[in-house]
Amino acid sequence: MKKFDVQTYLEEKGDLLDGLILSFMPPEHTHPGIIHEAMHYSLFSRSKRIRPILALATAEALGCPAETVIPYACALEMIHTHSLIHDDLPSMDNDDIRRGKPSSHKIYGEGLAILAGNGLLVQAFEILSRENGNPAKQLAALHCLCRAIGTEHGLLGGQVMDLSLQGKPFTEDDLAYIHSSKTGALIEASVVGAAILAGAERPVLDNLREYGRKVGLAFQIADDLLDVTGSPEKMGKKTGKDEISEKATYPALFGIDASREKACALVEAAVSELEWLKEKGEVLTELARFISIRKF
Ligand code: GRG
Repeated sequence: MKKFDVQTYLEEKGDLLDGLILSFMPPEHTHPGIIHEAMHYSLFSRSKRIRPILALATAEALGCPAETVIPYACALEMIHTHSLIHDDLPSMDNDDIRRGKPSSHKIYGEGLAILAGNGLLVQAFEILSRENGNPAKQLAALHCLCRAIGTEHGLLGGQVMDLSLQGKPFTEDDLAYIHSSKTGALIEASVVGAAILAGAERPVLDNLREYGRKVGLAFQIADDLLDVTGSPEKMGKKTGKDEISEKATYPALFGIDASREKACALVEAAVSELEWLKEKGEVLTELARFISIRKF
């Protein structure tokens, strides 16, 4: 049997997703052209597409046709891109480079960058509200996604704490909240939402939720580490910013080696949640391992 190569898998699924995401977008020159151009600019810049790839891989592991989760997967990428555009704004992280290119507000100005981000968020929910023939599962996946981006334990809550604790003392609990909410929650929802659409029920859903939760936290620890040790060219953004902005990060609290160990331990714990899937869990296993050793 051919050995699974995660890099090739990421490239192939990334190319496939580019075309699918495009098919769910208003064309770039739709009136008013400037907003659609700005939405396309950020959405089709170089990205790993890890969230939709996790959704596709979850469906695959559960033996569900990709078509069932494709709209959800594409919506995930739009919401993620929305969060990146807003995160880069001068009023938030003030980043000039994203996905290897000038950030949205550097090209279009702040007003349009805010609107382009909002445009992607609304487009995601427009896709998610399209009839799919199974309203109960659709609603359950939608609910999972809304929780993941909300203010309690989702992207919004995590971002609020990330901004609030900048330059201030923070605890391990603060850090776990920020990372699991700001980044982990959407990664967890990539897996859990896809599993819901694929018809998974307890205890399968619980196992996959734990996998997603651990992978999500490991993903942000790896991101913290790459800010210290990574290459700006490979990352497509400036590095070394967390220390300057006095951000709450794992390396700041535990140092590089201990943070690396934490990320690896989380990934292996995530992988152990997949044992029952046997060989069907191979792709999700390799994606989790890629997350802790990634260089971009
Ligand atoms: C979604 C309603 C709503 C609000 C968003 C601005 C904001 C609130 C949150 C910011 C969250 C954020 C930017 C977290 C960082 C997550 C992270 C590690 C991003 C990098 O993800 P990658 O490496 O990037 O997957 P690519 O470019 O490969 O997609």
